[in-house]
Amino acid sequence: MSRIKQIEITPIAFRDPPLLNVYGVHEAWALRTIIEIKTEDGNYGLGESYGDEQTISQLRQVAPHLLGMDVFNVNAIRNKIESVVTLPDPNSGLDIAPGTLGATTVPRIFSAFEVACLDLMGKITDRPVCDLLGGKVRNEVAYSAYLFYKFERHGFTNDPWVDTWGEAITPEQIVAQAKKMIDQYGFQSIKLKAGVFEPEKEIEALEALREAFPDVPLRIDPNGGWTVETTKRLLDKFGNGLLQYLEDPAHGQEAMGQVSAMTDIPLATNMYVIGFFDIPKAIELDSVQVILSDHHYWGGLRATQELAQLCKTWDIGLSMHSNSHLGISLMAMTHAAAAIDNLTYACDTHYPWQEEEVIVGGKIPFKNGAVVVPDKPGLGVELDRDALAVLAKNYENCGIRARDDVSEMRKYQPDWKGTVPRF
Ligand code: GKR
Ligand code: MG
Repeated sequence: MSRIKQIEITPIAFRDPPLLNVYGVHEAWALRTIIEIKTEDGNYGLGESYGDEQTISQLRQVAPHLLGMDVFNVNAIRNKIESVVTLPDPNSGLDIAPGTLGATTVPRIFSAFEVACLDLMGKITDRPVCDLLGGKVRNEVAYSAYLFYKFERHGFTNDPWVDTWGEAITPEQIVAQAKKMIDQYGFQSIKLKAGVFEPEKEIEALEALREAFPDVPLRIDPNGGWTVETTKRLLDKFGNGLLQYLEDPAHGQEAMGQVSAMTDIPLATNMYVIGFFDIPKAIELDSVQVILSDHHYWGGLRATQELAQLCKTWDIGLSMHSNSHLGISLMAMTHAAAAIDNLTYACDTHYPWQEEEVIVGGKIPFKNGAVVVPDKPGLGVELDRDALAVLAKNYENCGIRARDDVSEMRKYQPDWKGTVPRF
């Protein structure tokens, strides 16, 4: 038995570029939490999760109840979390942040600890996490170039930092962004975050990407920003195999089901199937052909494998969604994806948008757009405690306590609503 002796929950903040989406614009700092579990036998395991106040307080509420528990018995840890965690008040207004819905509370909080326990199990047994998930079926996990419309710099911050990506508003600038990202990381699929401008303008960008990268699969994701009518109008333009899949075009499972009935283009979602509880309706409505899983709110790496099995049963494709994150999350995603044979699309990652790191050695390298699955014990990463202290200080000083793209955009455009669907 390997008992939990201590748990450290450290909120952090790192710089984030002014990336645009249907809700608004990213603030100058992105928040995460680093979870460190220490055992009585002197080992430590790492997890990374959301950094909003709700998640931090739930992690902190649960942590003391896990002391003394065996890191190998994650079923008991999950039951304990389920019995002690306070579910959010549905009227609190806190449920709007991605991944913080009441129904995802237990999976979201459990996931943060499960990943740290798996890291520990790997270190104790001297095996990589993917071995604990049944063994790797691939040596490298492919990620996609995740393109964003963006401002050149944040307009409302005292921080002199400016990212190196420049403005991306026009199709030409989007193509330049893709070139830079592909040159740097070797990605072999492209995803364009949409819902920012008139859809026709965004499709011009897609067409420009198709011309610049004729063999690279393309995806577009307006985050539910288009009505069913708008999507219907656009479907013809997506003909000729322009898209590998169309991600969350319309808002809600019913709307997605209506779009799905009109097209053979596979629809993907990370917004409307966010837990096992959403799957029956998705199957009933045939609203989605690709589920974009996210271990941070689906309930961890083993739950991602369970989802993969369900997807196989129902002939649904599987890939991975991402939010702004650092290397512990990237490694957790990589080990899970390495152990799932039907995870056949390149996964999403925001990783190129972040310059800072919390792990020893800094940024994780990509080779031809993929992360090599490490053979080291556990997740294969170590905590850089000096970097953690710097990022924790950022959190203290940055003043942001929950992501709020809508309010940030109102600074630029006071009448901004951030409502979905927009077009
Ligand atoms: O970072 O702006 C963003 C994304 O829009 C993110 O919040 C989404 O959760 O990447 C995500 C997505 O695929 O919808
Ligand atoms: Mg999405």
